[in-house]
Amino acid sequence: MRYPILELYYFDACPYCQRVMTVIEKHKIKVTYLDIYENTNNMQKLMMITGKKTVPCLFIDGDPMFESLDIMKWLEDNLATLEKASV
Ligand SMILES: N[C@@H](CCC(=O)N[C@@H](CS)C(=O)NCC(=O)O)C(=O)O
Repeated sequence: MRYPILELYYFDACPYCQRVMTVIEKHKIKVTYLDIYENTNNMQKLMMITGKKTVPCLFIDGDPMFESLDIMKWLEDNLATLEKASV
């Protein structure tokens, strides 16, 4: 079985991002964080692929998911199939 690759486009001051990150950290899910202001290449990539710069955006095996509540629900619903971060 292969774990899905998870990448979260975000920025720190975004409250919607923060609530998604709370779920990620609570369950110690392995996610690559891509800050769109710290590295503008990340913002460019997000805009190029999705046509917008709204965050949070979780890429699941390359497919973008928007809406923090949908992302949180997806993470909780799929916990058993997600890779855990090594501490
Ligand atoms: N309903 C969305 C709201 C997301 C949202 O408004 N994000 C803001 C940052 S806090 C944003 O990216 N705004 C810029 C844009 O949409 O272009 C959610 O819950 O994820």
